[in-house]
Amino acid sequence: MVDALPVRNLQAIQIIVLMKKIVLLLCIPFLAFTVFCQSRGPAGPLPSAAQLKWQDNNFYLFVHFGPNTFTDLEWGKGSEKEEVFNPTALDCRQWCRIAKAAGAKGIILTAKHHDGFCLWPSAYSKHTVAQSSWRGGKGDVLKELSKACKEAGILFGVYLSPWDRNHPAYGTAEYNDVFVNMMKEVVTKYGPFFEFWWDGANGEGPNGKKQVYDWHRFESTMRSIAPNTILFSDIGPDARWVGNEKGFAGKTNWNLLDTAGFSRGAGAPPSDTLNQGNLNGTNWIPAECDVSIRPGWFYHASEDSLVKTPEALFEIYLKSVGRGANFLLNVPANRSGLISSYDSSALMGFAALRRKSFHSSILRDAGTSVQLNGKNVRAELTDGKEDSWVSAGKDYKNAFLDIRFRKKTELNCIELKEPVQQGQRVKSFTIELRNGNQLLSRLEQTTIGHQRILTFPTQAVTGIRIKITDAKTDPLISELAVFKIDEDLVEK
Ligand code: FUL
Repeated sequence: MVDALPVRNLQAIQIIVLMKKIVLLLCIPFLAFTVFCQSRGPAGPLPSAAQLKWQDNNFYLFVHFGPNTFTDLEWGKGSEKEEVFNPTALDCRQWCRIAKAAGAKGIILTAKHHDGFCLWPSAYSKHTVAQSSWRGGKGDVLKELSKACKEAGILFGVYLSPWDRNHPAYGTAEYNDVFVNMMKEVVTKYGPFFEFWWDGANGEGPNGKKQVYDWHRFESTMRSIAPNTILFSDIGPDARWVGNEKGFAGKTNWNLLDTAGFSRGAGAPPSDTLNQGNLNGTNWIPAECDVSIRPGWFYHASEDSLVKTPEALFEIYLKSVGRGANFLLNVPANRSGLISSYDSSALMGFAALRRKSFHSSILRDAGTSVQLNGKNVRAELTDGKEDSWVSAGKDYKNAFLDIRFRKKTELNCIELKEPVQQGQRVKSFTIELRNGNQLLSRLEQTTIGHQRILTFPTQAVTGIRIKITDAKTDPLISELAVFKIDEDLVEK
């Protein structure tokens, strides 16, 4: 039998009921808006909250640094003496200042490359900064960089190569324990990391044996100790390699990937699959484009004259971020422990090109109209918010997104975004550039994804018509922007 409720409890229940009513009333406008925007539910695999955040922070730096910096090698042998590592003026704050000024959202450091040298004093290796004479064996690059990133308000990530050409246990089951312990050590001492980079390379160690990596254990370790860190490898689980080291994603780029039957390294999917993803892939694993600002990943004085120009970096930006992928640009530190002025001035030039090109969309001009089937949608599409999208509906093949300018307007760049938190839906679309009723040109395109930036030879137009020609389900667009960039920067 249920006892009668005491009066105090009754009052509490009444208050709770009243509060629920208030919350419901407050939510009605929001719910109505969401229902209006979201004519149908999400489509297919969806990104996690951490992946969504990571896709928004779509440009960051890679810093390759270690014994190779001093030996002029790209792949150290592992037998280098620890004394080799001796930066004369290491200053991670300088790296962060440059990254920030370049508009990069974070830095990923090669904490351990294939030569096995640890840039932190690891308890699980005898080949580390602690055995070097740098700062009397008291130096710690990870500590310094994690502090500098925090101070600068940028993200910090690490690259940890499982391939280790120095560790005596490499090639035996015990090495998997070493690698797991190292991951735990760096996460605990220097985390949280926004991204953790696993290189798939798997060569011989000092005893001539190759390691059988326990990927399952590596992954579950990281998931349990760092659930919000993006795990990168050839096949994710959170971010995938783009299939080349040029920094180019496919023009068609699905955030989806089938990983069953594939592994990291030699067993990875073919590079064009990594480059384009799988249309009906079962996992949300977006691409990251890694590329070096120089021919090599590590600093070599002989490559000072070969640093990519701001224009070349801009082209990579269009082919990575502009194709819905993330851009990881390697800028190695030199023997002083600094980013050299060749690289930093190229980065500043690159940042200036992005600012100049994208600082103001022509659609922000109040005289421009943006209509979806006759309904004004300029506000939703130009507010910079991913959660205010418009739907072209089930009958999208008969829908038009029409842009009309007050007067003839020169343009050569259009940017579109899908609200990918609702899945990636658009399979193909066309853009018609028009002068009155006259069709000047038609651009046939495939995916949009997180961001699609299209460039084309300048045209003077009075209007643009965008049609979604194929989609998985009712297509959604969250942002639209139009620019006139320097003609030289238009994708060749
Ligand atoms: C590759 C490595 O072998 C290169 O040295 C470099 O670190 C690059 C980012 O990944 O797999």
